[in-house]
Order: sequence, then C-alpha cells, then structure tokens
Amino acid sequence: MYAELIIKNIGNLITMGEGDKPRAGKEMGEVEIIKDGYIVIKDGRFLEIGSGEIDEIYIGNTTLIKDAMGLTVTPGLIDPHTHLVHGGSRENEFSKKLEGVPYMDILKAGGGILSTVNSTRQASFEELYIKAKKSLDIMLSFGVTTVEAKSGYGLDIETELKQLEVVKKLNEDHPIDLVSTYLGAHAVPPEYIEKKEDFVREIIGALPMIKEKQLAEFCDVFCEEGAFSIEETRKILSAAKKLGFKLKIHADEIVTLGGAELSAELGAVSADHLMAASEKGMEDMADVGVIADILPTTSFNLNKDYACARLMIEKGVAVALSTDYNPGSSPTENLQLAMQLGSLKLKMTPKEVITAVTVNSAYSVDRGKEVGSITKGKRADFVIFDTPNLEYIMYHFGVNHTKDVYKNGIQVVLDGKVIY
Ligand code: IZC
Ligand code: ZN
Repeated sequence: MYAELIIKNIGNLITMGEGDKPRAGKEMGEVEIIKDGYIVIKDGRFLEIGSGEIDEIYIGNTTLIKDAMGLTVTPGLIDPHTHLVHGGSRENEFSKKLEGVPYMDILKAGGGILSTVNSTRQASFEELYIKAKKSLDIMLSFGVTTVEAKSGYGLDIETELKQLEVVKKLNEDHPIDLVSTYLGAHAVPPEYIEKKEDFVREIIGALPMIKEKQLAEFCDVFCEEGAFSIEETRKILSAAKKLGFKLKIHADEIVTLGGAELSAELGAVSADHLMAASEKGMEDMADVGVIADILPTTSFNLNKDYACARLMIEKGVAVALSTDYNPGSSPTENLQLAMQLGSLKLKMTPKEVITAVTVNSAYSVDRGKEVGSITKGKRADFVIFDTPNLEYIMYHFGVNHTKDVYKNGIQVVLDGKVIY
C-alpha cells in the first residue's frame, strides 16, 4: 500500500474531479479547487487525493514526500492539435505576412504549406526526429504531457509515412504521450493541381495501410476554400470512419463552409479552429457532443478574429484549447500562451481555460479515461505551477509558470528545466 510519491502542502489543487466525460457549457466553469491539498502516487498512478492530514498508511521507508510550498497543481496539460513533425521553417514569408498578404494567398502562390512540404520531403527521418524532439522538450517545459501530432507535409505516401513513423518513434522515446493523426488532405500538391479527384482517391487509398501499420488513430482534413471542400472532406472522412479511424476536421477557419455542421454529421471527436463557424454549426456540435478545439495563438499570429468561445460555451459546447504548433500560422509550442489568450481574447474564465486544456483536451484526443484529471486510478501526470493560484497563470502572461512536471509519477521537469 506504500506510496512512491506524495505531494503535500498544495495551496490550490485543481483535480477536475472524476474527469469521466468532457465538460460542456457551463460545467466548464464549475471547477472545484482543493485548498491545502495532497496527492498520493503509486505505480505511476494517482492512489489518493485529499486535503489536510495525510493517512500514515501510505508512508513507508521508500516513500518520497515533496512539499509543494503552497503552490498550484493541475493535471498535466494536453495539446490536442499540433503539426509537430515538419522540416524547415517559414520566416522567409514573414515580411509578406506583415505587409498583409493573406495566409491562403501565400499557399496559392506555392508557398505556405507547400513550402513546408518541400522541406519535409527533403528532410531525413533523423532530421525530422531531432527537430520534433526539441519541440517536445519545449512543450514539456510548459507543462504539456500529452500531444496530438499530424502528418500532412508529405502529400505523397512515402513522406506521410515518414512523418507518422517519426511520431511513433518519439512516442516510444519521449516522456510526452503522442496521439497520431493522418492529415493526408492538408493541401493539394502541385503535381495534382489539375486532377484533384485523383489526389482524393490517393488519400483514401492510403488509409488501409496506415490503419494496418497502426500509424494513426485519427484522420483529419483541412476543409477550407483553397484546400478541401465539404464534399471532398465528407468523402475522405466517411472512408476513414468505415475503417475505424476517429475523426477531426480543420473546420471553418477562414470561410464559413459548414465544417462545424459536417463534424456533427460525421460524429467527429473534434472540430478545430471554428473562427468562422455558424451558430447552427455550434448547435449541431453541442447536440452530438463534438468538442470545439479552439486555437487562439493562430488568430493572434494571423491577426484574425478569434473564435466565439463564449457563444459556444453558452450553447453547451465542450471547448478545448491548443497551440496548433506549425511553421506557418502558429509557430509556437507555448500552450500557456494559448491559455492566456483564451482568457484575454476568448474571454474564458481561468476555470474554463484549465478545463479546456485538461479534461476536454484529453477527450479531444480520446485519452479521457487515462489522463486529463487528477483522479484515483488515472496516470499521475501533473504540473506544479510556480503561482499562488489558478488565475495567476492567465493574469501574468507571456512567461512560463511551470516549476515541476511529473509524467506517470516520474519527475521530468525540475524548476522549469527538462530533466528526463
Ligand atoms: O503549415 O500552415 N492551417 N494548416 C492549416 C496549417 C495551418 C499548417 C501550416
Ligand atoms: Zn492545424
């Protein structure tokens, strides 16, 4: 019964309760905070959670007891939308962007996503691995313990597989747990511009092999004017669903195409971006329980409108937040910045924000039964923030508040430094 690890004297312990389902609508803000809390860990999982005196039965000779000195503890953060694995960077487009050239116009001119496709096709497995690992270390230092990672910079089978294999290897090697998504439908490569139907067929044709090799759990499509239409998205995702993939959609980011409505029609796990989602789309998502994955660092970086998070919450949608880490529209690994913008720009309360990056983001990557809350039996992934309370994380913006991070009960960040 002896514990491996006990964290005591937690000023504000944010557990997210049972964490047995996503929190939708006003439940997002109903977060209980335990004062003077403690957590008990055994076999890499939470054994007990409470406040005040700790029961002696857990304390043996080998039990490590750590004093959190009145700081704030939350579940490990989860980033449910990233384009983690890619070659190169796109600062060469930065001045164009500052002059006001729209994101999709840069793509149309052969840059943007297609520029990263070139770099990724040219990069070796090792180069992609080293670059992505560096980003994962940064994410870990920000308190992130689970990350979704998409392909989509190959647009040919060979490179898509290379990206997915890098994710698989990093999942084995790095403390962060990775959830893999096939985004073969990210852009149309120049060689298929005149025969898009063939490209859609090729994407669908790759699905059985990806499934068989267990290289992706989710299938995603960039459903946008200048990328893939509603019809094409429906076709690809329906085929993926039949094969047992879970679904995500890059939905209504720039143009109101009806991606939100489609996510509900197909029973997607999440619809992501939603800056231009219709009210009907939000209502459909609430009805079916599609999680709205909002990416405020992308709005910030593209200088675009923010998604209407308040309206979604009012309509009973479960909202998650992520970085969208990618070399074009959101070159940052900083989920705390997404949380801060979540409050400052999306007007989400700190309690809604922490819900969005823990329990809701866990369900957004179908890991809700394992992580996303400090609950008996779940994996002991948690963060000690060097802040007196939850509000402070959002209030004091633009810096990293992480002190210590634990993954499966093992310390992986100490005083802000990665130590695994
Ligand atoms: O590389 O620009 N929005 N895909 C859709 C992206 C952003 C990633 C990129
Ligand atoms: Zn994306």
